Amino acid sequence: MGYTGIPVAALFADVPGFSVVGVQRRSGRSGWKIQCLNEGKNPIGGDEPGLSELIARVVKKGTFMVVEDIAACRDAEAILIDVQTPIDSEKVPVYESLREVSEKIGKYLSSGSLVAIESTVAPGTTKNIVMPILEKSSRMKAGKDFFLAFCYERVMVGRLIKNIVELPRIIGGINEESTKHAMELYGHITKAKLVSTDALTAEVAKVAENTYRDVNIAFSNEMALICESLGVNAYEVRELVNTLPNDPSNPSSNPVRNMLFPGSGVGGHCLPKDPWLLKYGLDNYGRFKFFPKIITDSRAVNDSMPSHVVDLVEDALAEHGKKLKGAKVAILGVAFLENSDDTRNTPSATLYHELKKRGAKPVLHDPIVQRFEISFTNNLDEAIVGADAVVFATKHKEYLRLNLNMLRKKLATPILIDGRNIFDDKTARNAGFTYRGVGKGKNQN
Ligand code: SAJ
Repeated sequence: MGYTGIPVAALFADVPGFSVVGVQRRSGRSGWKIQCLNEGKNPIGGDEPGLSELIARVVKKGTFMVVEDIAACRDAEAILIDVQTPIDSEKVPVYESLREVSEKIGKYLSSGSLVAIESTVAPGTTKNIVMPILEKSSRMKAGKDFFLAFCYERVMVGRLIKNIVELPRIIGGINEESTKHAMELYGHITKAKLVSTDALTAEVAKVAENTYRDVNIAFSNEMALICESLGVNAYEVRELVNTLPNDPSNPSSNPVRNMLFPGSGVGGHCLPKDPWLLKYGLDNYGRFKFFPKIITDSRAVNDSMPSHVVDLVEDALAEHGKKLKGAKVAILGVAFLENSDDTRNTPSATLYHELKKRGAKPVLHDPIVQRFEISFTNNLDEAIVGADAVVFATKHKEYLRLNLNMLRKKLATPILIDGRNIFDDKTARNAGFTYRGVGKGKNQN
């Protein structure tokens, strides 16, 4: 029951004639969601249009409940796998949950049922890892006695329901029969088109669409460093580049451009991980070996942005004759994405550790996040009062409304580091700040 499982379960539970059981381990981190959901409450923080009402409605009408025991899979006609598929420090996928639930699902699998994998996996995983486990524990044949398909999610915090209902869904069965069953199922919740293919192609497509985004962000981040060096504004450059018509319906008539935004880092459960899942698939199931340079270098560029932000802090402090060592630095924003409570792989953690490593005293603040492995505060004054610099790491709407004069008065040293193009540099300077922004050249003409 996570950012993917909760909205998709609630949507199916709202389909007439459907009854849905969510399965959630009673783990320290997530066990509390079982009771929360069964009380008809939404455990996901931040703005999620329509989700709270939907959960309340389907729990009230008794078509959605959450249990701990996976035996609930017994007699299910369809089973969706939405467990976490992280990578370890060696960039290798950690399939502990995926293997465990596949093995247990197999035990309760009924003949004729469909198993749909929604979690992102390395290419080759559905047929080479999940299918054999299901066949062994169910003693049934995939594609014949039961059906198996990779039907990846395209959710994004802030628009979980919208993306499930309105974005095309790619359906990749291990055989045609499986694809047919999965197309029939998703037709009940997805209003956009369903596109059928095979499981391996769908697996590659999923990690490719996130890797494509990651590489584009890396290009923008590299452009940001170039612009800082040349003394121009990368966000203005982006707008100028994107004045080229961007009409996907007629790509031949115009060279489409859609430069993305530079910033203080790339977080989330998807972009920092999916390029490595793609590489893992290539390394383990590819017919010939080669090293995907662009993809891996892009990861390195995006992973380096938090450290670049620390360089900007150090540079600004030097302008006040101060050092990083012992400096109190307020980091505003723990969530990896604005207006959400999602902290997975947040660049703010890297920023915090880098500042600490270089002798500073970082203090994390977030207006929405309630739980995080590093101590942080929801109280803005605790972070900014007496600070020698304030770093904006997440573009939460609460920060857009901040009064710069009030902020400057509370700081010990008026230094503002803008990791998300939140402020106009001239306005910040006129308010008496020493301003540095990712992608913003210091001496812009
Ligand atoms: N970011 C930038 N510049 C940009 C866009 C994003 O620096 O121009 C940063 C964000 O600040 C954030 C990170 O990248 O730290 C990821 O942001 P995101 O907007 O990609 O959010 P995700 O990771 O939740 O969503 C992505 C989306 N993938 C694509 O658009 C291809 C979403 O559609 C996927 O469903 C999701 O991954 C997923 O679950 O795979």
